[in-house]
Amino acid sequence: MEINIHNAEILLSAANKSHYPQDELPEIALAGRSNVGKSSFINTMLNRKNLARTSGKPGKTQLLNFFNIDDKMRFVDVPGYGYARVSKKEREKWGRMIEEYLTTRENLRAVVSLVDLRHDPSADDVQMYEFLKYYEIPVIIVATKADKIPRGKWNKHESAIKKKLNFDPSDDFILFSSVSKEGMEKAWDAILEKI
Ligand SMILES: Nc1nc2c(ncn2[C@@H]2O[C@H](COP(=O)(O)OP(=O)(O)O)[C@@H](O)[C@H]2O)c(=O)[nH]1
Ligand SMILES: [Mg+2]
Repeated sequence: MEINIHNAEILLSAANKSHYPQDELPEIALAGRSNVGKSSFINTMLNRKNLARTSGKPGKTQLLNFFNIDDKMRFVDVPGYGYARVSKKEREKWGRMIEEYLTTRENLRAVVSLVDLRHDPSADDVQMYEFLKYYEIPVIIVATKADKIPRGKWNKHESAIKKKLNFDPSDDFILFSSVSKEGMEKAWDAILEKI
């Protein structure tokens, strides 16, 4: 499929099913902890500086944000999990919103699950991966901020993450940096393969 990535825009934000776009375009969802680099990933992939707002303040995005890419596919930015300062009630509401989207959305083709290459995956990262495997939702692991780790240590960090996640070797694992654009081509290849 030919996709003009420069023809991208934010389409809408939704809190539940009734607000999702009503068509059959394939969707790729982005999931990960607040601050892991989801918005930066979207901006990098779409060659934009500030389409998906990057913010130093984690946990600000509370809705599913749908990005239209050339009227052919969408990115869906899922609010970041693991933000300690939201109440239990808000976390539950968040959980139901994500779960509804991930388990019932027919447009969903794969989830790009972002983890920070520098650190062991958090309990939430592990839970998200287990959830996706359980529901047999195709997953692409993207390890962000690779520019912050010397190249010679990438393997060691990758292995540690895979071990902690109980990573299925049939899934994609991509080292990524929104600073150097490392992994951008591979990420696009993996995404286009799923849609
Ligand atoms: N060095 C570096 N910083 C990054 C990278 N990706 C994101 N960041 C920074 O990490 C912070 C959080 O990024 P953001 O994209 O807003 O994360 P989000 O909360 O997951 O959407 C920002 O200060 C970004 O500039 C990366 O690949 N390399
Ligand atoms: Mg964000």
